[in-house]
Amino acid sequence: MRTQKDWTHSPQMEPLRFARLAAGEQLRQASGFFQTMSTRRTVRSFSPEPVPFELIETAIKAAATAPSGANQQPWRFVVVSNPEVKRQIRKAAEAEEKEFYHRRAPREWLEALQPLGTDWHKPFLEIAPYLIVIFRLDYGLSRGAEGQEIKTKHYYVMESVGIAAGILLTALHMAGLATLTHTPSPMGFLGKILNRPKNEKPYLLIPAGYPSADAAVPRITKKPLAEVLEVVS
Ligand code: IYR
Repeated sequence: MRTQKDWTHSPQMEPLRFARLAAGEQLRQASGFFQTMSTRRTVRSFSPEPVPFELIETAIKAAATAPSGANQQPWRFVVVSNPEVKRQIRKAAEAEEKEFYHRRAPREWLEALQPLGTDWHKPFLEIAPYLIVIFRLDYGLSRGAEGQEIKTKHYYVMESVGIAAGILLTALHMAGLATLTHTPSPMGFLGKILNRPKNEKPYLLIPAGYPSADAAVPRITKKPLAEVLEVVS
């Protein structure tokens, strides 16, 4: 039987680097992080003010540290700042959204959206300085020695990309930027406009930038802790 000790000394392992915090510091950090995160809002009205690319790049570096199934990192982040490409994305998204709001969406769904005040107009897709499009890779695609296509199955893709997306939204918020988690549906046009390979499927479209000076957000609340936390002890 393989013991834990054997495994620890395997050449594929390395010692964990773990910075243990002092007990008082742990709660201070946790509370501070909660306070900061509770000020994050989904923003639909952006300023055209430019944002240093380095902020976006650094946030994506953080997102790409996410855990993933078998460490396959089944994601690709495409950052768009080109005005013509943003215009194409807006046009295609608005065409789908118009269908959604006027025909496809069931009444129940439209009622659920009513408090958010959304409609098919998506000017933020042209106004926000950056659109970050996250693609999920259900399988890896590479070329063999003879140029043949090699497909590698990926595992827990939705979970992995969801975690990376959460870290990205958090990192952008920590960098003082506003984001929108946007899911025009269907999103197939993003793969076409951005010329992505066939194994990349659009997962989320995240406009990022500064909010417009007159940005307003819906008055919403988060569920109380007792509704989201159940302790089994
Ligand atoms: N994709 C549409 C509709 C929409 C759906 C949900 I669920 C939202 O939380 C918000 C919007 C849109 O972006 O307008």
